[in-house]
Amino acid sequence: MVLESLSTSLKNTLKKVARSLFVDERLINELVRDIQRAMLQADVNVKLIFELTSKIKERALKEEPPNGVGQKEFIVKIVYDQLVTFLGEEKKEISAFKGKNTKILLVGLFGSGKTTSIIKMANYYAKRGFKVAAVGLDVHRPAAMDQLEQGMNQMNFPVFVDHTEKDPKKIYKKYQGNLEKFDIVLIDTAGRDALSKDLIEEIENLNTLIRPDERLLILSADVGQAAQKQAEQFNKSCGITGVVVTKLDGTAKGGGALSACAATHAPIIFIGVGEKPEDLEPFNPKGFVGRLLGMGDIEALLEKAKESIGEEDAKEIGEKILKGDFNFLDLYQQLQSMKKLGPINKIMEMIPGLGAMNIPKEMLDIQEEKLHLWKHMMQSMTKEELEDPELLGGSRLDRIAKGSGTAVAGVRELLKQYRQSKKLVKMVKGKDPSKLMKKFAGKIPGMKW
Ligand SMILES: Nc1nc2c(ncn2[C@@H]2O[C@H](COP(=O)(O)OP(=O)(O)OP(=O)(O)O)[C@@H](O)[C@H]2O)c(=O)[nH]1
Ligand SMILES: [Mg+2]
Repeated sequence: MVLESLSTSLKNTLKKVARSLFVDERLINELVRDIQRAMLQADVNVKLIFELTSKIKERALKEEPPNGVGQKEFIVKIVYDQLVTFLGEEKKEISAFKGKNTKILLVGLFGSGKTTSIIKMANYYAKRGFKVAAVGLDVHRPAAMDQLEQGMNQMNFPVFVDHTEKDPKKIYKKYQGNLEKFDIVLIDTAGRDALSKDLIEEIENLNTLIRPDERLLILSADVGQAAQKQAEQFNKSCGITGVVVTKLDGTAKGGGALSACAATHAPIIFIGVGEKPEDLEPFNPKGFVGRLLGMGDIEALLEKAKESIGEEDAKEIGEKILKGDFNFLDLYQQLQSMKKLGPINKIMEMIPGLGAMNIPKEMLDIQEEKLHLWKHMMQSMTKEELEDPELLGGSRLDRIAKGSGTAVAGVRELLKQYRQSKKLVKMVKGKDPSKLMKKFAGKIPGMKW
């Protein structure tokens, strides 16, 4: 997952709290030290770390848990709360609606991910029914126009580029009329090695001409806490309305970049978590921290589901997963629908409780071909076998393997998958290790589960 090592350290820290016999100052000091160590490794600024942990310590020592909430549960809640505050509390979205011609200017240094983010954002908004288009104003890098054009063409989205014109203002003016009929216009600009006078001037000129609704700074997460300086400089020179933090998938320093943005009060709107068009997520501090701590992020899961399988189906899957009484057919349906949402391990971390568990890797790594085989096996089963997979043994296994042209070992594997899934769902329903969080989350208003 994104920020894997930070997440693992924080989850282990919270498990320590859960396992401790009682809460005392020693435990709180240890918790604080663990969090500090984890944050330092994620390249978070030392001053920010101290502010965060002294707040956690102060609250943990002074505040009393509300009625019905245990000490340990309360500590977890404090860590969650403070991390959310640390990352900027509110979720900011771009104000866009159909019929409004929202113009979004993307700015940033070389290679920060501007062009890639345009393709991702085009995909994001198109999937939500917006009419999107992009216009290329990067006249500096020779291949820039081709990159934008190819990326947009691959997705069948309209794109306006000019391969010969050297003045970005002229390119914009040429297409201005065409761009008016789109709900969202994404504007690609040129980067530089640093925020030079030349770049500031170029952005100012485009700003005056285009009057964009949003000026987004694209920041690569691998700059770590140096993101603060970049955000401050860009904001001072050209005024930014939001940030997209890219490449969070490929760096351990992401915590530094995210907290640095929060410290400058630059709202993070999206995060980039891969190179593909779908690797973009709206940034929601609550959900993000939930996932980081292994508590899940149902909102993100439903967002994803809406995108790929429609709202109704998404709701149904959610209900089935949480209900937990399923047979082979349900398992198959679930796996298939979940496949559509994306890699299963990415989905798992959004489901409350699952993120905190050590799920066997082979279980998450279900290949499309395997799903096909399983379908054949299920077609060779009787209705009662489908409804009660535990009936499967000896001769039934042989018969199913023969009937589906597969091997007995394969049918056993399906059975194993079924049992594991069932066990997993049982755990989510209230046993180990999510028990603690689940129990207390229900009691605290605003806590998402
Ligand atoms: N892993 C990963 N790679 C990314 C992400 N976003 C962008 N990249 C990669 O980073 C590289 C640079 O991305 P671009 O979109 O070309 O960056 P740019 O800001 O347009 O760069 P210039 O046009 O040169 O200023 C490309 O190889 C992208 O595939 C991300 O979220 N994750
Ligand atoms: Mg570019």
